[in-house]
Amino acid sequence: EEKYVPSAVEEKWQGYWAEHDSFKANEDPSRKKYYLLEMFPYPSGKIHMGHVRNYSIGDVIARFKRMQGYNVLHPMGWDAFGMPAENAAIQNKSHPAKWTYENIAYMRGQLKQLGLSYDWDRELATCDLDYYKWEQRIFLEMYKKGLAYKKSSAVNWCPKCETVLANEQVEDGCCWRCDSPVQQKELEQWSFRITNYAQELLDDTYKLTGWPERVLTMQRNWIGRSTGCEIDFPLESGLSKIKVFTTRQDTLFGATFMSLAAEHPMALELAADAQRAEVEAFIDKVKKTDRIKRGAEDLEKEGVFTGSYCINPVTNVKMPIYLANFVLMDYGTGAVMAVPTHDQRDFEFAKKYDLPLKVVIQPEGEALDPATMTEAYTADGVMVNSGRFDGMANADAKEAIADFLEKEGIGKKTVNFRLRDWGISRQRYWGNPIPVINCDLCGVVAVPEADLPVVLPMDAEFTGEGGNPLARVESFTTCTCPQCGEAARRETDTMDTFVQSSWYFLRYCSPKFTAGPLDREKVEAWMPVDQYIGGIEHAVLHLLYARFFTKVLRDMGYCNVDEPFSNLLTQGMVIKDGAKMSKSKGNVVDPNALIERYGADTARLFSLFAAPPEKDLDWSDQGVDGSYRFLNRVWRLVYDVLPVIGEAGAVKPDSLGAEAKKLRRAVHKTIKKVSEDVEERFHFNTAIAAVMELVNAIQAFAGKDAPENVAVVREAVESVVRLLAPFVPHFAEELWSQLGHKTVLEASGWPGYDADAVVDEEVTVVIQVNGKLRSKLTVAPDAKEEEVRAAALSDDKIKPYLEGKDVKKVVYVPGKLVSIVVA
Ligand code: ANZ
Ligand code: ZN
Repeated sequence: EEKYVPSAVEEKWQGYWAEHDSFKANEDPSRKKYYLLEMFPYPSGKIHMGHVRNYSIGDVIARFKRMQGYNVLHPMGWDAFGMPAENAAIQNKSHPAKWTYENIAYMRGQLKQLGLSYDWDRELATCDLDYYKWEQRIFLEMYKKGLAYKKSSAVNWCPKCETVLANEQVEDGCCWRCDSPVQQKELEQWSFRITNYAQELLDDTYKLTGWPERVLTMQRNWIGRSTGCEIDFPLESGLSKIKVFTTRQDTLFGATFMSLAAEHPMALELAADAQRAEVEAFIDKVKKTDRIKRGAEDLEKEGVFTGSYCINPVTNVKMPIYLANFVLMDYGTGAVMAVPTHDQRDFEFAKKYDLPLKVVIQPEGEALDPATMTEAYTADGVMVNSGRFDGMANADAKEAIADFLEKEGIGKKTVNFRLRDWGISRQRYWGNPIPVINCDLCGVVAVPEADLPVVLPMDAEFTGEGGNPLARVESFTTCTCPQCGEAARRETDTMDTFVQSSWYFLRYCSPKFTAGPLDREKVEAWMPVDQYIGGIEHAVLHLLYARFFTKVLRDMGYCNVDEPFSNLLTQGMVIKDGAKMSKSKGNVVDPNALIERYGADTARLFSLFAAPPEKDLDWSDQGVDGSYRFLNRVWRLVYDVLPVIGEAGAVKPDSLGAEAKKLRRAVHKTIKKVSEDVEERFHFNTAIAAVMELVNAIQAFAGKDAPENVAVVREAVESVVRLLAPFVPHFAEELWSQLGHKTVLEASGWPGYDADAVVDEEVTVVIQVNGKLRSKLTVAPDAKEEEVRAAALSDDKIKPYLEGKDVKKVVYVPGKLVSIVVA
């Protein structure tokens, strides 16, 4: 008897697949396509259990679809630019490219060891010149269309690292890397005009029926569409006016003061002489606070009076103008009409600075008194103190006041988005150079197409000193202006790595195309991605940027899809001892060690069996062991029956005995269940559990050796192997070949079920109460005792006999009788 040796089996079949190009994406026009994609990894060094899980989930679906006969596209690549490579270079006195490509080589080997069914011919790394040069082309097209532009904006700046920090890189107001206090700094930054697509990005979330609702909600909130009004408040001086954005024009009569952002262009000119010093100090202070804090709800409200007033256009009341720390310049108009009675922030502010309160919405049947209010009243109610609008429901007054403002020329209805343009400039070396030249005479000049690509120079030095190493490479920065021919300086900002991950899934359709970024014909054939799989941490940014890019590329004529990902699966984390696996927690399980000890198939099986994909997976050593034992059990079963089932022909359903029929029913029911669990729900755990039950049933089948049953046994065992193939592919291939076949991946590899065979056989069970026949049930012959008893006791005809009585005894004679004794 052959022993199961995972390493031997896995090496053999990985070799076979490579030799036969088994996972090459077929483009057979007679078949349907299926594009399966997992979010590509950052080449950080080695894969972790989260990767194993993510890619195992994807691989099941890819292999399943392949066995069903689809043309499957299942590519893999590397999100290879980014900061860690640069940090590692500084630490190891090496080069980011060397570090990155070494990591890729190592991790590629690890993925191959897991037996993942990738079309490696399509592999790409975003730091390959062959990839990023096309991105430069796309950038310039966006620049020409006004979708890429340069603007001065406030950024988080670490003075020690001399670099811009993303919001996520600011921890408690300090740099995540060196812990220096972060400053706010005005910098010229390149941005993508994603706001042009805000409405479409929002509308299309309603078409994404294959996405988790939670992710869609996060995207909608991030886009943050608000409808309201812009309203003009004249200055008391009459010289100018302040425009506010409000979603609550129904509260206009209750606006008692004005709050401006510290950066508001009118802030300084409004400051009266007596207030100027205080105002300037306040502006300074606010500008140093980071944006996240300023937007936070629990921010301590602070402000300063400018000394100037404006006029409420409907009440003509004088409103003092303040600067307030919670008003942001980059939302709405940077000015807020403050209604302390109905907005909590304004309430806190008014209490602190002793500003007037006026109630304009009353809860039904109650009278709010400003003198005793302890918080703002933000719910709906009836309009009061609002002139002709008194007595209306405030929801109706919203409409009525908006119409009134438009008619009077005081304001107009507007829509506002929370979404900001996407700042893509990074002052870093290891990224895609933004292909422009800065000329003193001509300003920003695009690198001419003929001069593309702008190649990232390899001779940069990584000293760990602050600033962008790219800016210190003279041969790179020195250039002549393409427009005027004078000496100029090449742009040294590189693009955010989110840019590369915004279109890699499109490039996979034609990864070697040399005439442009995308081969439209191929893109049309493969896109959209039928199933995308990745972590919930990408719910907002990556997915939103990828959707934006797809629309931009569509509008440029590169592709014909509106949305890149038809279905999205966000897998849960891998946790151990109740916490996410991480170095700091010391609870990391190394996939290498696992594979060495048990083999890749066990690693895959465990990570698929222990939890449904969206749930967190709780690591358990016993669970791994159990998966390994199960594989050994199947192995032995197959080898046990091999000698007898060799010559078996087709099953003849009508000639089977009762027990054989029962086994066959179990086989076909399992095929049905596994197909549905995999296809519709990705409930791999219950699918595997069903196969385990089937294995038990086969083992328990007494007639294994009887000649009249060999066909049934063969069908049963072969079904087990085929159903397991997407999960434990090497293992299944080996057994499949032992069973005398070629490869289980073939188009016909996935078994269908016989509809006749899954129909339950039924038996009639009579129900007696105190010995008298009262009703009948039809149940499966192998129905569980508890179920039959419960069904009998809740039977409509039986219930009246039980009413008000004590059930003393219930006896079940399997397949025949339920006898109930009452008193
Ligand atoms: C008056 C008012 C009365 C408001 C009231 C709310 C409640 P959303 O829904 O998020 O769009 N606002 C406007 N611009 C702002 C800025 N730059 N910084 C901080 N806050 C700003 O929020 C819109 C509301 O946020 C606006 O409606 C405005 O306050 C405030 F009982 O106007 B409201
Ligand atoms: Zn010039």
